[in-house]
Formats: sequence, C-alpha cells, structure tokens
Amino acid sequence: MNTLRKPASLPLVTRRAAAAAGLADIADKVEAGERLTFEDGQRLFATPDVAVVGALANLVRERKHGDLTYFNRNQHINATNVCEATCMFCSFSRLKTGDPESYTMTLEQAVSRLRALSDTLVTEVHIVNGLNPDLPFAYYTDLLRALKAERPDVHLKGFTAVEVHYYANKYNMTYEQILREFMAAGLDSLPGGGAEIFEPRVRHKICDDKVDADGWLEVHRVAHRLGLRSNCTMLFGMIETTDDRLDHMLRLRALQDETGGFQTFIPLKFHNEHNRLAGLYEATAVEVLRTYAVARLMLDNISHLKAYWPMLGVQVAQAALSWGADDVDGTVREERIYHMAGAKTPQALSRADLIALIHGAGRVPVERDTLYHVVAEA
Ligand code: V47
Repeated sequence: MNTLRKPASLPLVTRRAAAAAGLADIADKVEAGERLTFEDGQRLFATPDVAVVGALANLVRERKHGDLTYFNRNQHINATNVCEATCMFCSFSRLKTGDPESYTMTLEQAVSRLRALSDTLVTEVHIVNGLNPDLPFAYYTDLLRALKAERPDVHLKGFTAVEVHYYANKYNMTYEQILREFMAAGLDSLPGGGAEIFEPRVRHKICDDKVDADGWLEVHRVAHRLGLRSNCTMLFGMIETTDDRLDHMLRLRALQDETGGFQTFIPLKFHNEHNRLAGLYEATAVEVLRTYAVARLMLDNISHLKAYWPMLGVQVAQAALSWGADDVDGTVREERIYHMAGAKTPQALSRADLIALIHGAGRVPVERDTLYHVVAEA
C-alpha cells in the first residue's frame, strides 16, 4: 500500500497566491488545521482565484488520504419509481402506479438483478426507491431479506432519510422502529440521498412535499445512535445561492460533531433534462470543482468526499481528485436517477475502468467495502 504523502505545509507558490488573493488568513487556518467559519466559506466562494481554493483543499485531501483514492463494486436497485413527491429536479419518478413508464419490481425481479451478478465480486447493493403509496411495509423488509438470502456477503446500503420519514408517517411508526425493522431484515447502512438543499425557502420551492431539513437530520441522528453509518449529499447548481450551500454544509458538520456517523459527503451536480427545472443552466466544471474544494475545507470532520462519476462525468471526476475528493463511488450498475435526467456517462464502469480512471488522475486506487475497509490493493 502506498504510504500517505502528508505535506507538512502549503507550497510557497500557494501561500503567495493566497496572499495575493487576500486569503492569507484562511491559508494559515487551513495549514494549522483550524476550523473555517461561514464567512471564510463565503470568501472561498467569492474569490476569483479559484485555483487557490483548489490548492488549499488538495492540502487537506492529501493530509487525510495521501494519494489513496477509494472505489467499490456496487449495484443499484431502484425497486419502484412510483413516487408521491413532486420534486422539481426529478426525472426518475412517475406519480402513480399504472402511469406509462411507472414500474414496481417484484421481489423476484429485484433479486434476479443480484443473481445475474453471481460471478461478480459485488460488495454493495445501493437501494433507493420512490415514495410509493401502494406498497405494504412488508414489501421493503421482504426485499431486504430476499437480497440478503441471495448474497449474505453483500452490504445492503439502502433507503434515504426521505423514505424513512415517509414510511414512519404512512405506517404510523417512529424513525427508530422503521430502522430497527430494516436492520433486523438485513440493512447495513443508509445512503446520503434526499438532503437536496436544507435552506427552507429553497427547499420549499424545489421539494416541498417531502421531509424538511430537521427531519432529514433526525433520521440520520437516530441511525447513527443505532450504530448504522450513513452518507450525506447536497444537490447543487439549481436555484440555491452559495450561502445556501454553506448553510447546508454547516448543518451537516454540526450533526457530525454530535454523532460522528457520516462517512462521506457527496455533492451532486443537478442535471437538467426531463424535469421541471429543465430551463436552468447546469453548473460549469469550474463551479463544480470550487464547490468540491469548499466542501473539503468546511467539512473538516467528515473523512471522505465522493466524486460520483455518473453525475460528474469521468473527466470532471478525475479533476475533482485534485480538488478535495478521495472517492469515486463504484461500478454503479443500472444507475437510473441521473441517466433519466440526461447524464451522458456510461451505465456502469468495470473495476479495470475505475482503476484506469484513478491512475489517469495521478492517484492510487484502493478497492474498499462500504465501510471503507480495504478489500484489495488495486
Ligand atoms: O436525493 C435527483 C439527486 C439523489 C437529480 O450515499 C439529482 O453513497 C442531479 O443520493 N440531477 C439520489 N441529481 C442519489 C444519491 C446518491 C448517489 C450516489 C451515492 C450515494 C451514497 C447517494 O439524486 C437525490 C437527489 O439529490 N437527484 N434528480 C437530477 N436531475
């Protein structure tokens, strides 16, 4: 395993550039490992010298992980796209059972997705579903049990906080009861979806009819208390301001101070096809990279920052590995959410493709499991 390269201090050239950009005090804090404030974050979003922001984030990334860059072998299962919520940015959901293009998998269909990969070393199934009003609670526990029975060795990462909140209301249970039932059925961790933007005015406009920020955070608080690890996300590049992005990051940082249960933060770039925000321009690569860098600098207590390649595209994901990110997610078979929103990336990458992607960015690939245990040196 490649040893961590831990740069003790900022390169002189970065220090000079930071001073010229009026960011010397922030550079000092980053070098000393001091926590940045909301106002620091505002200046990092505002400075024209975006390269300095990237260089500061890269220092933090290399101090935490050296050149190591993580990936896993995973499979996505979206068991139903029927969803009562009417999120403006979503291209995946269909409102009602029976709508053209709506689907709900039988348990056999869901399990067959995994069975088809019996020769492949998949270590994780990522399960995310629409908020389907027509299914009994047992559908989800049966789904978990059936997947676990098929592949007991595979980690089941499933159900966003949005889903957990919806089931709690629909089936008259607490978050804890839902999560305990899921754990008993085989759930191993929670994905980070559904966080979108926490700021209430933006949330009201883009996804009014699903869990609010406090509810989203409370589901993760309860999950962490029960011993589940989870991820967190932020959907950006829509109508939110950079202050809203910072507010979002700081709410996550505060919960992480409390519980320590988040493993990785995943900024998700909005894709603008086939949804009700289709008139918006998508964030540029520079804006994406700046957002990654600011996230790496603000979220000092979350270990990993994921450059999710289906959403960024392979080349921007590679660049992000020098702007704070240390993880590219995985093989991601059968991704639907981004591809229905116009992502032009492939449906899956092989293990060899991921290794080439990471080598191509000048980093060292490490295959991990969902909980960041090393599976193999690549
Ligand atoms: O919550 C929906 C986003 C998320 C669009 O935990 C969109 O490891 C862009 O959370 N453009 C679901 N984004 C995916 C997700 C995720 C992905 C990868 C890894 C992990 C993890 C979690 O996708 C939703 C929403 O924020 N989304 N529509 C769109 N048009």
